[in-house]
Amino acid sequence: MPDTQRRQPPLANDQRAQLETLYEEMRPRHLYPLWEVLSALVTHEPQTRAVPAKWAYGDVRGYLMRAGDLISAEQAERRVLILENPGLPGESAITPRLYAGLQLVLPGEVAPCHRHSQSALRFIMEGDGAYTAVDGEKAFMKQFDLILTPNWRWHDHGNPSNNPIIWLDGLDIPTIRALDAQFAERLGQPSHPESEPAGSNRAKFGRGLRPLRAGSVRAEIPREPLFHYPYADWSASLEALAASELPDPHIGHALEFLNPTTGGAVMPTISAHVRLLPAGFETRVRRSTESAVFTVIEGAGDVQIGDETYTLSPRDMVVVPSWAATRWRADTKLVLFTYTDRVVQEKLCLYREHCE
Ligand code: GTQ
Repeated sequence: MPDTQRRQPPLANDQRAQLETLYEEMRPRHLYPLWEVLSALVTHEPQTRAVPAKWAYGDVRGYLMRAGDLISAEQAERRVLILENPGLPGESAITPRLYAGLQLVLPGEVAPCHRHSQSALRFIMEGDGAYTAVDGEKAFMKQFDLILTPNWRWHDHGNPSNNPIIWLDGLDIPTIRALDAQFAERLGQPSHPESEPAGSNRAKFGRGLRPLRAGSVRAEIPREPLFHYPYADWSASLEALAASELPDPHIGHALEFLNPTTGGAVMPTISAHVRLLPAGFETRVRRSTESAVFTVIEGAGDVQIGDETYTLSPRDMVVVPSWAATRWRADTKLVLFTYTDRVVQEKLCLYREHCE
């Protein structure tokens, strides 16, 4: 067994006093002794300030609709209620690397066009007929679709339907902040001029195909070419998977959303997948270094995250911090969507899991 206890020879009293004098003299020069903080810096296991938490959809929706009466999408630029982790007050973060919010666009509104170095995903929670336009190509939303706006792509959101539309925004805001690599621009007009007819993105990139050009001229293919992953497609695939295999004991049946040109995660900083737990299924306990935001698409059950247990109903949102022991239980068939920072950790050769 590795030795996880810190055992150091004790300090003598006069030694301690002389060290304190040294620290006092060094402090104005911005110097600090590592040995006083080493065990807090280099820990046996992940130590995160994030805590488990749950947001019931109905609660958040009530406040969001009130905000809808008080401020327009245009005034707000983005009318969003941030889901802030109780362990990270004031940081606009749901985990130390991920951001989550619920965005509302009312009938007739446009959230004006901008672009930024933060990558975003939208998971549609309620309503259909609104769109996100990515570089001028509209992706029309249906409930439980996944839509991406990868970094530095122009995007505006509009709602020509007659129902309010609400989606979960998942962004890498805290990751980009940690890297001090934020840039943003406004287009200066509400909507980007149309570049391609709605639906061409899925037709060109969503069917295991990609455009080719003859000779040495390469077709222009963006780094994240596909930005619309409809519910109708992923749910059919997930049902087919569930019918064809035994569930994984730790995560049930799961399908990851992929960037079709790399076969990797949907965006450089965010991984996303869906899960299906059959009725009566209970997972074994698992920990992973990724931090994750989950939302319930269908079904009922509960989840134990560390010392907390939360009952789950459709559209509830929960956050699982890094290394929190997690167990899921499905009373009825439970379908979940989740996004995490796993891809970042894998690129940095840091990702770990522990499955009991
Ligand atoms: O829709 O572009 O929740 O820029 C936060 C920042 C949404 C957006 C957010 C954003 C957006």
